[in-house]
Amino acid sequence: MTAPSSPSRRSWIAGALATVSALWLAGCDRLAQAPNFQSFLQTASGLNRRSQRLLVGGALAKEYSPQDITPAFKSNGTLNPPDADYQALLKDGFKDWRLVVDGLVERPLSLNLDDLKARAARTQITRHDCVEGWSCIGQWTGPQLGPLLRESGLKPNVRYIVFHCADSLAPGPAATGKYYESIDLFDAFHPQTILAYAMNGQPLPVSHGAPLRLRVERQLGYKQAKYLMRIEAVDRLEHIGGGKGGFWEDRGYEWYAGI
Ligand SMILES: Nc1nc2c(c(=O)[nH]1)N[C@H]1C(S)=C(S)[C@@H](COP(=O)(O)O)O[C@H]1N2
Ligand SMILES: [Mo]
Repeated sequence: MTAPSSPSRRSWIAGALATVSALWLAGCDRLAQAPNFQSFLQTASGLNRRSQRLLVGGALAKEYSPQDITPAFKSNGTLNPPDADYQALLKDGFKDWRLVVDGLVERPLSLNLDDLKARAARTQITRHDCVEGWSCIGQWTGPQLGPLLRESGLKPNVRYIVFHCADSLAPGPAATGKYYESIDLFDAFHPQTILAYAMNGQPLPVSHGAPLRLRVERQLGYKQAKYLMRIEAVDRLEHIGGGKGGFWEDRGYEWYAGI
């Protein structure tokens, strides 16, 4: 049985909603950088689900229990990047792999796996929904994207975060066939947006994106970029790949793939 909302809670919700709406209208960048935004989302997780939907349209993706984990999580798209540079990194157990964070940032970062593992990690059990019609539940562990972006010092004109992957899916010049994805700052600073180096408590398997993949839990499977090499902060998407913000977006899929 759920206790009815007290008037003070209702007015808090109304106030928070008004703040979010105002910031939303002012632009997602302002929202993500607002000091209260993070704590607002954390607080929202403590409210019941109806309030969450009322507040921000389902702020947090549902999280599951260990017994819900799909025994054989399907792999899709690239299962092992054919690209020579990736194969060389894989052969050495990703010793020389680095995640570069650059673009419109004050302090570009270059991080190896140990650097990423030294940071605070979040573990979440979530459902992955592929646009092709299948779903699997898995557990993901890794640092939240938000603190890493703050560390790099996003410039005020940043609007999107682009994820450059190691794998070429399309034939032709490598620069046009590489997988890539992008999200806005609202999703980039969402608490469940993490860079996962572990799946179900094990190092991320190659078929699922080793050594590092994005989890952006309120969107469809194709946004969950595998084989991450570089994260780029940009003010627009037109000059990247085919200009639509992602490998599949360039081939007709929606850029915002909310579930
Ligand atoms: N780099 C890269 N990321 C990718 C893909 C891909 O082919 N290459 N496929 C996407 C699609 S369509 C889905 S459904 C998921 C599949 O993730 P999984 O192999 O871990 O199930 O990864 C997404 N991310
Ligand atoms: Mo997918």
